[in-house]
Amino acid sequence: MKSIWSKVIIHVDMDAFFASVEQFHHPEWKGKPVIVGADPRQGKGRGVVSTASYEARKYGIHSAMPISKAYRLCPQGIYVVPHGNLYSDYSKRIIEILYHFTPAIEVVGIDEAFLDVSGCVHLFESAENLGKEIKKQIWDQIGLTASLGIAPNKSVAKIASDFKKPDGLTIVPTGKIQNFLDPLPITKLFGVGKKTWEALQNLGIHSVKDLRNYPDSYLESKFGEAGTHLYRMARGIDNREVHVNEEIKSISHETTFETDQVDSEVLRNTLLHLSAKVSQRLRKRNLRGKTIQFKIRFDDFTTFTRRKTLANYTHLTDDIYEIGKKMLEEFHPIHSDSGSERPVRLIGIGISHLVDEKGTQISLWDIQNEKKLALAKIVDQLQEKFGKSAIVHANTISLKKN
Ligand code: TTP
Ligand code: MG
Repeated sequence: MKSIWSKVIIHVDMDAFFASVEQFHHPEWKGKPVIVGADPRQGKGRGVVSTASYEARKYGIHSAMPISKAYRLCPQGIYVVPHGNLYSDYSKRIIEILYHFTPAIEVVGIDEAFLDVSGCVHLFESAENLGKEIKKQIWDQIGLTASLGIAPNKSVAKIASDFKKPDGLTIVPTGKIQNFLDPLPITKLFGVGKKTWEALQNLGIHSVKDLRNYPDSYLESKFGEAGTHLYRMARGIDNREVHVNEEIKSISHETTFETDQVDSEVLRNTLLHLSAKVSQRLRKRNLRGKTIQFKIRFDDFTTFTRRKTLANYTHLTDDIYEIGKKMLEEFHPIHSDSGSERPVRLIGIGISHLVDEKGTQISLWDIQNEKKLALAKIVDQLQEKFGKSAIVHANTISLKKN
């Protein structure tokens, strides 16, 4: 496999993700048009469609369409407002499954990820077997279908996962890239938005094959750097790596006060609360840490940090707090009676130099941590989509295995 393919990249994308989760929770909705998005209010609602089940797509309904229009197209549809926490749970569980196959995962959205399986594909004999196994595990353990694209690079893998949705598995080996891309409309290429599409249409370029008739220099003169990008995309050239989500090296919490604080007791109580949150997260993940870091920012935004390494690893609130308190005192003496302490804008406490329960150093490839970061990313995306209140903060989410 590796001798023919420079790399083996898989792009996984769940089918009609939010709508499929809703259908899974309401089996009576299976096979029916389900539209997740704003409340249509009998066609008078504002807002847009988040996604629609494949049954609803037959009516022409798609993501980002005004919900009022969707309602006109399919008044008998089942309309559901999004349940962000639920989708984030599913997302987390799906990513956990992917980590059974490789730690080289780049989570790029709530329902999609790239996997670099160059190093493990041989264990499954073929890319096809590996793809089938991933789909099977997602189906067996989650009850949802995913579409997969497998190719020597990210851009072709992504186009491939979209090729036979839903429940697709499309494999494009190196030698077949051009045949695969040529008949596709140029809109399938990464980076071809509405403007580029219009400009290309005006030049009579509709398919990838049409685009390939134009030399790099011509495309560059027309579109600048984007032209070179188009030239490469049309040929399936893409050297981008799968960017593995970075490890978590430390756990920390900080608070910015609503009004700047001079009261030592408030500062100490806040520090205690933050220390408790840090130690809680350590315990939840079965981790201990050795280096405590403290941060303080004053009203004029000058910021100081201090760190101290303990003799032993800890996950206890008291250990963290005691060190933090001493550091706080350095900047904000508790027994000062001068009354002239500088108002504090922010304090924070954290711990690094982490080991797991067996005392093993947390390494770059530590799968648990990879998962957690991936999850945090998803939570951030959900918050962007649904607002902060829709979901508990990443810091407070349980990261234990389900
Ligand atoms: P997508 O993967 O783009 O869409 P999808 O999974 O619903 O359907 P497909 O089978 O074509 O992959 O997006 C994933 C989820 O993100 C989707 O279920 C809902 C959400 N989303 C929005 O809320 N708004 C949007 O405009 C888009 C595109 C997605
Ligand atoms: Mg999807």
